[in-house]
Amino acid sequence: MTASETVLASLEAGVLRLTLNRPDKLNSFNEEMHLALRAQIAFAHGSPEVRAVLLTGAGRGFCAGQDLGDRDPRKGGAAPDLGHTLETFYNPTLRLIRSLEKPIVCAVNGVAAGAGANIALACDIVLAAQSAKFIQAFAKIGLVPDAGGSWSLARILGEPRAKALAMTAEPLSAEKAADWGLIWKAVADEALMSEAEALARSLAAGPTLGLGLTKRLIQAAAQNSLDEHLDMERDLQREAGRSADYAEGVTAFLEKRKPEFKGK
Ligand code: T3D
Repeated sequence: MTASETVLASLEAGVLRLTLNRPDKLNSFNEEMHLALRAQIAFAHGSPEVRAVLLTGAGRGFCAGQDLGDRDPRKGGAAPDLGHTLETFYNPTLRLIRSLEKPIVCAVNGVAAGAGANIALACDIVLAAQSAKFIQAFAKIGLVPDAGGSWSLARILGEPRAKALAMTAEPLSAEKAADWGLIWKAVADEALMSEAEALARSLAAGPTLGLGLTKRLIQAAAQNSLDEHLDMERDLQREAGRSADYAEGVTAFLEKRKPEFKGK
């Protein structure tokens, strides 16, 4: 895997902790950071020792989206093909996050703007520091929400709130994001990282095969009819029921002890 200072990575107790690390630019994305993040999530896909991912940002922000210094029109030349940059950089990472059948916890430690907000929203369980804000900054520079934002906002919040957030670029506080069901919860700033770390560790020690199947089911719900979804639950429950973790979970319950799950 490509080593890069732009995404710090460490693996402990089954948790791959990834820290976006361009704090002087509020962890906005340049090409190097894109490639480094994608390589880390691809690593999580292929590595059995990774059982959960924790994504956060260094410094006072989570991520301010695209590095606009790399898009400076004053440098001249033709307008950039942003469709190409989405296809090449953002979309593959979004797809890797959604298709990773392991829990991804996001600890939004500060402002999350543009694609930075929407990458956070693509994660499975999002905790945010009380001082953090989510900003659909695109409207301020004449762009449309990307990195899956128009999809997640519309699905989670419905059209009225999605449109207002996207068209006004008004900052949404962590508390309100939690009240609206956009994230899991807002946490006191000083407690954010310990709480997120504890959650990621507890998920990593859990029945991660079953958690991965659960993610697949919940993500498929919006597209499926109830009939299709009942069939899918049947099939995935059959698979979960054959796992060593299921046998261990039931045995531990009957023996009144803590289960030792292996993610198998
Ligand atoms: O291009 C494509 O490939 C298409 C894909 C696009 C995806 C996108 O994400 S488009 C949206 C891009 N992001 C934005 O428009 C957000 C821009 N940033 C802001 O609006 C503000 O910085 C924030 C609201 C996020 C935070 O404000 P504040 O006052 O807390 O911080 P600040 O002073 O504005 O920023 C601190 C530093 O970070 C500052 O640098 P300096 O002056 O100290 O040297 C600022 O320039 C830098 N910074 C913040 N955001 C970006 C950035 N530098 C480059 N790109 C940024 N996006």
